[in-house]
Amino acid sequence: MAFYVTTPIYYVNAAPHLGHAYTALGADVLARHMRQRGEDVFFLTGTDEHGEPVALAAEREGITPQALVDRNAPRFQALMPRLNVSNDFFVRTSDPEHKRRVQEVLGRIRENGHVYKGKYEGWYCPRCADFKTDAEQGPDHTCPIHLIELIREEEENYFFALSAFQDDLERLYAERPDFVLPRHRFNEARAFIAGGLQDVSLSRANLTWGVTVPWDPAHVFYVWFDALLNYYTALGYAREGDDLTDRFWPATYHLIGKDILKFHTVFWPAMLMAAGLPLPKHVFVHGFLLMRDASGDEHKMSKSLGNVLDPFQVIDEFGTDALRYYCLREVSFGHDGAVSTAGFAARYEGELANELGNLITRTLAMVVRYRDGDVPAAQPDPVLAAELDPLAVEVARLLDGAELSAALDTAWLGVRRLNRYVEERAPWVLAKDAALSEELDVVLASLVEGLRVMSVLLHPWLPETSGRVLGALGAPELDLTGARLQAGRVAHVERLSPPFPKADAVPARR
Ligand code: ME8
Repeated sequence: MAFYVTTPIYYVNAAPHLGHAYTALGADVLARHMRQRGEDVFFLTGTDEHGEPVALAAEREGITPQALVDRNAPRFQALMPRLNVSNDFFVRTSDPEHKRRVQEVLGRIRENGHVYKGKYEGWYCPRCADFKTDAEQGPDHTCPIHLIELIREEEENYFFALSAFQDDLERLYAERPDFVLPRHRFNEARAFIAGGLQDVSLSRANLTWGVTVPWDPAHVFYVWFDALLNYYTALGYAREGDDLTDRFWPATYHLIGKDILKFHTVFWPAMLMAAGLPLPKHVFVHGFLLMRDASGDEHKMSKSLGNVLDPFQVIDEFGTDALRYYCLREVSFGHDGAVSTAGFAARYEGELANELGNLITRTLAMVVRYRDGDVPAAQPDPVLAAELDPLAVEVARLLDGAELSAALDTAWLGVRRLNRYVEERAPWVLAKDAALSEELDVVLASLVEGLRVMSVLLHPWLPETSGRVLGALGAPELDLTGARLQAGRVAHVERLSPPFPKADAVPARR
């Protein structure tokens, strides 16, 4: 089955930060897991290169918007391999292929009678690139996200008749309770719609950096309409000579942060309806990674607030898997949560090094020590198998609902179970008594299989570690059907150096 997952496309007006990495990691977990299930996966991420935020940043630097995006987009592009993110394409909205398709779809929306010319008057945040209704404003016409003054805007432009989709959107939410996940975000979107929809600006007249409105070249499309369409346009040109639209549209999951809920859960489905295109199956809205400031208050990490934790630096010091694991384990996917160096240090040492790292090194070391690396041809312990085998089904069920943290918690139960098994069966005691040799065979075979199963299950979160362990076991297969204890899958093992070295490398110790 086709599985199409996307992240938001990121504004290129500043450098990528951990918040951007977070959504990309979430999408990568889903993409990798679905590939393990044999699904036909397409994973899209990219950059949002038009609009006022970019135009303003370029102006501040005294360069052209194109020069700015050409300099900054590669930083986002480079972030993906650094995170071990396996996106199938990287879309850039300044690409002429994207622009042409935006004009095509929005032209169709106009032909279908959903566009008119009118006068816009209201409050605008140039950083959000969003027109704020009264309810969306902070005190004294400020932006509650960026804490800056809103600008009073007044201009002639084209409108998208969003209000005409009031009933259709209400019906969508009544019929599809899983259109937006998790539930509290579904309720938020539905409440926004129930509050009554107003038509929205589709174009800007006093801006030149954007996709030209084909029926009135004095205008460019409002950046959000251009940006949202990336999910659709990219399929048309991601593979030269092979239009992937029929194969992958509609998207299975759009992953987004809660800051852009309105655009994805209200504007986007209405736009697709207006264009006569099928709607995505799910929009999953995750929370914010928060950073504590010196006074202990929690804030959203953001470029403009200047309180970012650099993902490149974390990767350089601790490796990609540690960052992936920490972000997705620490902050329950779908809720806000604070990240900190102290929290990172605790999980790195307590879980990655002491639990998983130890399990890996001691299992391999014991097989090398007691059996010269040859895995005994014994049937794995049926009691252990009965506990570990159901994990794959449970992880798959949770990931079907994009419950990334719950799925990781579930997989981790297996790591803990195996560590308890080592303590309960104490192979070092069995090894002292030749009469217990067969028992030791079963314990070692069970541990090796357990380790293999855990490496397969944890692959989406820890692809590098999983690959190293499966390499040491000579069993590189990742398909999820193999994630159950079997006899004879692994013949011989090699030792590994500790995958998460307990180092002076942990920041809290410095
Ligand atoms: O909004 N915690 O781009 P953007 C978690 N271009 N996620 C975070 C985060 C944080 N502190 N900060 C950012 C835009 N994100 C538009 C999107 S889509 C058609 C256009 C992530 O660069 C999260 O996914 O401001 C959020 O929704 C996104 O980055 C916003 O990125």
